[in-house]
Amino acid sequence: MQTDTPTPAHQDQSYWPELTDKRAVSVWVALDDSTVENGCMWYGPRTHLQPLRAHYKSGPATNAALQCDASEAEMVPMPLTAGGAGLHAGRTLHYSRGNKTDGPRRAYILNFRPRAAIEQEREKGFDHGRAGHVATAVRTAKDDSDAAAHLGGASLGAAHPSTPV
Ligand SMILES: O=C(O)CCC(=O)C(=O)O
Repeated sequence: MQTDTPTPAHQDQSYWPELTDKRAVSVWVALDDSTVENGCMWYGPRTHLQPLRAHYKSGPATNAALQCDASEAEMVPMPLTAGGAGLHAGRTLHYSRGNKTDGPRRAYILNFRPRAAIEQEREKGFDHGRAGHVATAVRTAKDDSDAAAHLGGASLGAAHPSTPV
């Protein structure tokens, strides 16, 4: 809703420590129609095959989003109707413009990574939001029998929350 706050261009892998297994996929599910005007996602084709770019904080806040040097020219917008989804890998360059409309642009984001990667992060002190600073929880193979957990905002090692609407 008129947040007009872009999600800066980044690759999710920049948020994670050095891990043995870097496989990752995020599923960005549109809860509203997402358009260029209200801040749909933009993805950099084939950038998942490129090296991780240098990232830096986008602002002074300790939890400021990370960003890398990139331009819209190397990305394509992916408008979606509500219920549609886009998938991206850990090194896929992506970004979204701010929402310039009066309506919401909500998304539900799931991030899947190997359980061993999550355990490795835990060993390095990451808590994946359990302390309450991000609106995500960790989902493990053990949780798979409880599909309802998905509805509580579960994800396997979320990179970061989506831009607020
Ligand atoms: O929803 C957005 O604007 C950004 C989402 C994002 O960066 C992600 O899903 O990795």
